[in-house]
Amino acid sequence: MKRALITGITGQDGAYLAEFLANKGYQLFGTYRRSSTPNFWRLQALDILQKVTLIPSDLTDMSSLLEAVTISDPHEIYNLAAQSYVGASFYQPMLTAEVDGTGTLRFLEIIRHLKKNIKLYQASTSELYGDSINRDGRQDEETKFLPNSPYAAAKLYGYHIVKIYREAYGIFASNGILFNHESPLRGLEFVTRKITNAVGKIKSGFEKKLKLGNLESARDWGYAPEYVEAMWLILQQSKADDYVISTNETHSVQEFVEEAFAAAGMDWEKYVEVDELLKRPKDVVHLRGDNSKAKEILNWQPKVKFKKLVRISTVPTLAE
Ligand code: NAP
Ligand code: G4F
Repeated sequence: MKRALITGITGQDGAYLAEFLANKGYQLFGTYRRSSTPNFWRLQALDILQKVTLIPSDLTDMSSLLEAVTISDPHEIYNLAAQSYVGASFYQPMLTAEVDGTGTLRFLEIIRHLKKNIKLYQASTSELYGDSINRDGRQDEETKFLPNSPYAAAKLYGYHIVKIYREAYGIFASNGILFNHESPLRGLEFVTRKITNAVGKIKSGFEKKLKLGNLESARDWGYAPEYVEAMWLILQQSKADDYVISTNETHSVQEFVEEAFAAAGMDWEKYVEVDELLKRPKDVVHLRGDNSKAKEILNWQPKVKFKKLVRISTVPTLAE
């Protein structure tokens, strides 16, 4: 039986990946951050909590990572844990660097010293591109990286250190350069769930307004359960490599707002206000991936596109 260790199992992707790997017959181990209030609601929502051995661990604490690897003795490690909120990285840049950058190095060092054939998946991101695009207005594996935030800079370190350890020590370590992916389990501070949650509350009379930052910013939004399958496929290849995972479409935050309010039969302009304070010191304004490599080598393609995604991300009653 294959064993997998998932860091960040309490997050959106961690929960969906745990569900996916459990269905593949894996023995599952997951790291979580001990806190005064348990945070297993996503694992409970997917009815997966009892199938996972949970190990308290923090990406800044090397000994706890070593403990997690020793207990789980994994064939595959999925390093999903991160300070994942770009906006917060401007307030906590050093923590973000420690967790998202050096945290990746800690796992690589453990694998290097243990000399075991452990495969590592690193949760890399389209944020690495910043304002960089190809001539066709898209981003692929060859597009240069121009990070725009402390989050992206930390993740860029993670990306490069994975490549360096792969090439220097022959470690099977791969970066999944994932574009934004959403779901009903997405954290409420991210813009898609912030919008869909507000739509539900406004529709039922609990709230009157929705304040947002940059409405012109555009993202390539996909559906999280499909993206965790890509993570797994990346580790099933005979050779470690880096892959863009995206839908190849781009839509603005305003389009998302229009679609979400329209799905609930409301006119967004009556409810949405722009709050300058919610705009970031530096934002990524245009993301649109090119997933040709993943399509060809992994045989992976997204099925859920924008309009369906908006409805899935909206309150469950609108998901049908
Ligand atoms: P998420 O929902 O925010 O989950 C992040 C996970 O990391 C949570 O389990 C969190 O634990 C854990 N974590 C945070 N700080 C930690 C630390 N110091 N030590 C150990 N665990 C820590 O993020 P997600 O959307 O699932 O994303 C998963 C990964 O993919 C992240 O690395 C993210 O940066 C990357 N990514 C995401 C997207 C996307 O669109 N979702 C796109 C590209 C890349 P708590 O539950 O205790 O907070
Ligand atoms: O939903 P967001 O916070 O996601 P962002 O910054 O794109 O980051 C997410 O995707 C990355 C992949 O590209 C991941 F690496 C990262 O971990 C995370 O999952 O913001 C999306 C856009 C931004 O341009 C932001 O400025 O929406 C804009 N926005 C406008 N108003 C807002 C708001 N974002 C948030 N969170 N809240 C607002 O009120």
